[in-house]
Amino acid sequence: FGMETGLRRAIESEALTLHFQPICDLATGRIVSFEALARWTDEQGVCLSPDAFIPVAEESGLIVPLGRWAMDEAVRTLAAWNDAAGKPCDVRIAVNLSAIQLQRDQIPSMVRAALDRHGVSSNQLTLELTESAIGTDPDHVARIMTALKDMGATLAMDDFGTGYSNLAHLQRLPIDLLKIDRSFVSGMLADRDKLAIVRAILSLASALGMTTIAEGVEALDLAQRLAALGCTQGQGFLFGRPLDRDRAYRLMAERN
Ligand code: G
Ligand code: G
Ligand code: MN
Ligand code: NA
Repeated sequence: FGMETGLRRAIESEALTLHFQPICDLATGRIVSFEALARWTDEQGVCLSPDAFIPVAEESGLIVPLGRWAMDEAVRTLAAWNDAAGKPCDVRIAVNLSAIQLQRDQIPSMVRAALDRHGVSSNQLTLELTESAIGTDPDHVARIMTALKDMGATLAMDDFGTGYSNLAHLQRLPIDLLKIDRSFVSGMLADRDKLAIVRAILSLASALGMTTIAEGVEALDLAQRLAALGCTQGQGFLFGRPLDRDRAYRLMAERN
């Protein structure tokens, strides 16, 4: 219960923040979006990873207020960037949605309210879902995704290849972006099996008309190889670590 109480307080205070990791076009290096990643600095000043607290948030139901906070904070950030630029920035922010959140919250109306509150267009927003989030109740998730898509948001399948990889879901759901999991990407230059899996995912995405994002791109030779294989975008330490709102804005201003 210790962590749950701490997390409840963190959602209501400044202890929870969003960091923003750039996602770049592999051909041009241009930043096309940022993934919003939650960070929690606890009472001892220790920065906790979402891998540690998202499961606690899911088990306790706190994922609903946490998810609402993350959506509001991401859209608020877009509004601040648009304000600073004097026009809508040509980047999106990608927000993660968890499986439990999809079951427990009214996602489309929650997203709509955040966009309206801050005067931001849905075309600046991407929602990331994992395969496991779909697996729990595919029909329910399909309705949510269709509503978000109709609203004008972009939809991404996160960590692709690590879940059940139900290809029927991929075909049936209005998914725009496929994120290739870091576990396949990072070792692919040294491991023929990983390379084969990455090629297969790229081929599948291309056949289904989806854009691809390789996760865990840490080196230039890897980025070049991915581009040559037809991968569209990359995310990883080569392009940038997750940054706070102001640093992310400055990176975008100097790079784009
Ligand atoms: O930043 P880091 O690699 O530690 O993030 C680990 C994972 O935690 C990410 O892959 C992401 O899916 C998840 N995560 C980060 N922020 C959020 C959030 O705001 N909501 C949800 N549901 N998951 C998040
Ligand atoms: O949504 P997801 O769980 O994929 O979030 C991405 C996570 O992976 C973030 O927590 C981020 O800190 C981490 N990450 C992002 N880029 C890299 C990278 O290039 N290498 C490694 N090792 N981790 C990364
Ligand atoms: Mn993600
Ligand atoms: Na991911």
